[in-house]
Amino acid sequence: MKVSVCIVVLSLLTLGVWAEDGHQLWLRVKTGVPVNVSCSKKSGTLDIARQELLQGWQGEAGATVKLTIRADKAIAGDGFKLTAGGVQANTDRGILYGVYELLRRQQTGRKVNEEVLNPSYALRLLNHWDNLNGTIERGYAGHSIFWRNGADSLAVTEKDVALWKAYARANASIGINGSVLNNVNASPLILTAGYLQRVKTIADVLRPYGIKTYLSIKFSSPVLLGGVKTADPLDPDVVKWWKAKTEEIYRMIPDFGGFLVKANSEGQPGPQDYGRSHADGANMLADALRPFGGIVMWRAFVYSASDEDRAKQAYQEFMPLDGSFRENVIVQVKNGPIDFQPREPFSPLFGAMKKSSVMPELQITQEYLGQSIHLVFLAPMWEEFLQSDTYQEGPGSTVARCTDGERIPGKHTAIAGVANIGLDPNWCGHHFSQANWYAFGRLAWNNQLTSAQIADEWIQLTFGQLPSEAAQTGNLSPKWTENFLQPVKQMMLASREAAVNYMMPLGLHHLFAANEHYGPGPWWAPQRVRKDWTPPYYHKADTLGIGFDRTRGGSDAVSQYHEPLGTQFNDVNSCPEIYLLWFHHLSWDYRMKSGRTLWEELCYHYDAGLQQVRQFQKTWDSVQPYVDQERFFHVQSRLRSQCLNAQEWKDACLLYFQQFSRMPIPFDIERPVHDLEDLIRKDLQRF
Ligand code: BDP
Repeated sequence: MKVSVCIVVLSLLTLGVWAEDGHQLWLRVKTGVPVNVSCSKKSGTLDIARQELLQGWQGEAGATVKLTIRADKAIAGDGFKLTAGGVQANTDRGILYGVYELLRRQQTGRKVNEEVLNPSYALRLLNHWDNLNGTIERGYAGHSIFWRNGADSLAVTEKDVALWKAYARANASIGINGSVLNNVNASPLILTAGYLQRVKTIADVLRPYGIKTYLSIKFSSPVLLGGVKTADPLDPDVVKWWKAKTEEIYRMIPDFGGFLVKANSEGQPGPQDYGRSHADGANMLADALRPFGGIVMWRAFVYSASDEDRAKQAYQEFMPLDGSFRENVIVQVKNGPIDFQPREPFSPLFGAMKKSSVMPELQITQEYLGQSIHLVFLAPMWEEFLQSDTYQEGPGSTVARCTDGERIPGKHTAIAGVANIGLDPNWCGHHFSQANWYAFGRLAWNNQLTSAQIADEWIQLTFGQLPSEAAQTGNLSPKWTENFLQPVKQMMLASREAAVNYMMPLGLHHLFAANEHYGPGPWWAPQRVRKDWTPPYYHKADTLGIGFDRTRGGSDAVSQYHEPLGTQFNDVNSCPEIYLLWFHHLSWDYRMKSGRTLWEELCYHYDAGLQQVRQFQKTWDSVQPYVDQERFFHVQSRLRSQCLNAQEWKDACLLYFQQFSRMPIPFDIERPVHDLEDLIRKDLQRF
């Protein structure tokens, strides 16, 4: 009997019956148990909520679920209350989120108690860096789901609409309520009639799922599109042009969210081109949007080619403007002071700007974390960031508390994540990169969730429905938990630290080759390239030592942090070792807390990172019986590439830095297997 069952299972697998391309994400269709849904109101959003319940209900058969829209003081914004009989909320959107939470709890075997759940941030947005020709800046999962090149670029097909719906549903299921549809390096064409028509169509598809549409704009659009002589934000013709353009957008999309702006940053035009400030630029757009309830998200990602430490520049430019932004402007700040590195301390702008709304920008797409080749779960990085203490009002003023309205009651609370979504069947390139999309949404909803909780949920929802086991044992059988859930969770939770170890441990940063931002290139410094785009600017290795001196005796970036943090970072003895070379330039024989020299410690970190990836390979192979073969082999092959790349990182960095340290690689770790010259030669042809 057992043998024949096995044969059937095997032949079904070979036939691809259970082939899994990952397109369903964490929303696997369950055969729902019969349920009745009662709701006194009708709307597109409520229809979706009802449909989800009918399709996915895992509770008592024949139960009646009541969806109640009734104001309750405990429920805020998009929040909801789970009750014994169903879901209560102030809005249709709240009901939808409540239904997804209810189903998630059922599917992961968690209790449904009477409980109010309110979101940490009112605005929870994805930023798509999608270009209008269909390519995606820093996208590693195929072309854009919104834009494409060619003669039919503006035609809307049924396939487009189906994909946008699936996208909207996935976002709604994790509470995301806004999408910026185009790259921050924006083409002015997005504001022309044809593109706006397509934006309207997309907005119509996303709306019932509670998602508002936003656009990135190019600051010089009035000149490039409108024939206006200038883009000076104080010029009356410019003000008029933006007002008219905004009105045109709202005639088409009455609930349009607003604009995201990258100005005077990396060559983009902005108000400073006309001697005006960031506030002048942001306020002009904010005034155009205000009558319609729209907002401006103005990015603080700015740095000029000056001699000033790049890590200090955003703070220097924006702090003096605190208090001069309109109430519908939010300053959007990347989590770290440089640029989405594997590890950075938090940007000192968090907890500093007290009279302006400030929102974090995280990067879901793994530009600097192995792209869609490396398995790196980003929740631990975001948790570390959100729980960092800014000391804005003494201890406990975490970044989370300083941005979610609890410590600094700004007018708006918001958070954005740069999306990792493309046309690949599995949306994100790597099956495990889906977990980062999921984690972003969950943390945007609740910034106190732990990475372990999120990983647990995601694994259960994404891999829990096993053809061979689910019918008899369910997701949470002890065997499945012990042999699949636990090891995979451990792997995910360790993966970010592993990447830090094999790429840039102990506070090193920006050691990437060229501007692909994938492989190692600590040597990379062509004459023609700006210094602050090259690794030697950041590691400053020489025969005396390594690291960027940002202490009071150096660039003094430490003084941008509140006390006692500034002093803690400044003092080499109290600076956390994870940030050591971010803040200090130290000799190769500096004694670490472990008793080893700095050089030895670096060697051990690089080696540990590589060994961790080897362990991930073993872990993944051990769970093969619990995964469909398509996803199994896909992830297995990516882990092989990750391992090869981790080896390159280790060898490249150690062999390169060894030229300066002139010390041996400790004899108890694995020897390098590459030659430095080969790696340097290869770096330009890496992709
Ligand atoms: C950097 C990316 C670049 C983006 C820029 C930004 O390399 O492609 O345009 O950030 O955030 O990380 O504007």
